[in-house]
Amino acid sequence: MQRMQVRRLSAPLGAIVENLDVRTVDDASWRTLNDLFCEHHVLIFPKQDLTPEAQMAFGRRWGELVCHPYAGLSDHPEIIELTNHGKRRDVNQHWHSDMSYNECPPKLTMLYALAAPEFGGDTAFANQHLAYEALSDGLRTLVDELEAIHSAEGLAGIYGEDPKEAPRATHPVARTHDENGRRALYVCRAFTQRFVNWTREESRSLLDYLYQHSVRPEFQARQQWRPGDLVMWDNRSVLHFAVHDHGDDPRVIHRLQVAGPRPE
Ligand SMILES: O=C(O)CCC(=O)C(=O)O
Ligand SMILES: [Fe+2]
Repeated sequence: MQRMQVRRLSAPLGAIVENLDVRTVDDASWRTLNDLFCEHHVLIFPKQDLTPEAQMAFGRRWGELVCHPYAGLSDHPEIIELTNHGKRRDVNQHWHSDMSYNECPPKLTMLYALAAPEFGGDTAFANQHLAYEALSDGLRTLVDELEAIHSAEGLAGIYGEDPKEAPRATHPVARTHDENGRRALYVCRAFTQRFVNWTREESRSLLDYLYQHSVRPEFQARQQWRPGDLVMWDNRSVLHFAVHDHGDDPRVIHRLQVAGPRPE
């Protein structure tokens, strides 16, 4: 019988779950993992050995898998292979919450590292519950009233799709997590365009302030990848940023996503 061991990644977020093979998680262990996920927002499972099927089976424990509009492995469309070959500065090089341009963005994203650089290529996270809770009463009251428009225009350009056809959605600027009940800021530089009923010009300075505030160092933590790491993050709770500082050192990651609720 395995006994999982849990330690914190850092003060603002993250838990490292050791001594657990995610291929053999029973229902009781899954409930423990879900509680940890709701509390720490990023779970890290080192030393896994996963085929795409095994990663998808663990992903399905959390809900329905979603396919990405522009990418996917030919034999497993639910999985995208992330590599750094010919990698350009792109939308992952901005803080974002995945697919916030959809009506119902994925609740979680799960990455499995097949190859990782010796150093560099970290993924950075920022806790948006803490960001929301750190706002003044005055700004929090304003933010609670606002909605924003999110769009995949920037991403469509990168994948050679027509930006005019790119998905867009309207979401509250602060959302309530459907499982842990906490409020979180929900805007990001990659996808948020403007506030509803505000022009882009009017929105810019407050959005810029919120972007800066949302990633203050005391809300952040970083994942340093080792091959075999499986990491899942909660798009309802954190922003993330893929730091491309490792040049051509191979970094190969299999990524999937699990469907989430409409942000409210
Ligand atoms: O490569 C990474 O570290 C994360 C990239 C990213 O933004 C994503 O997979 O959603
Ligand atoms: Fe992302």
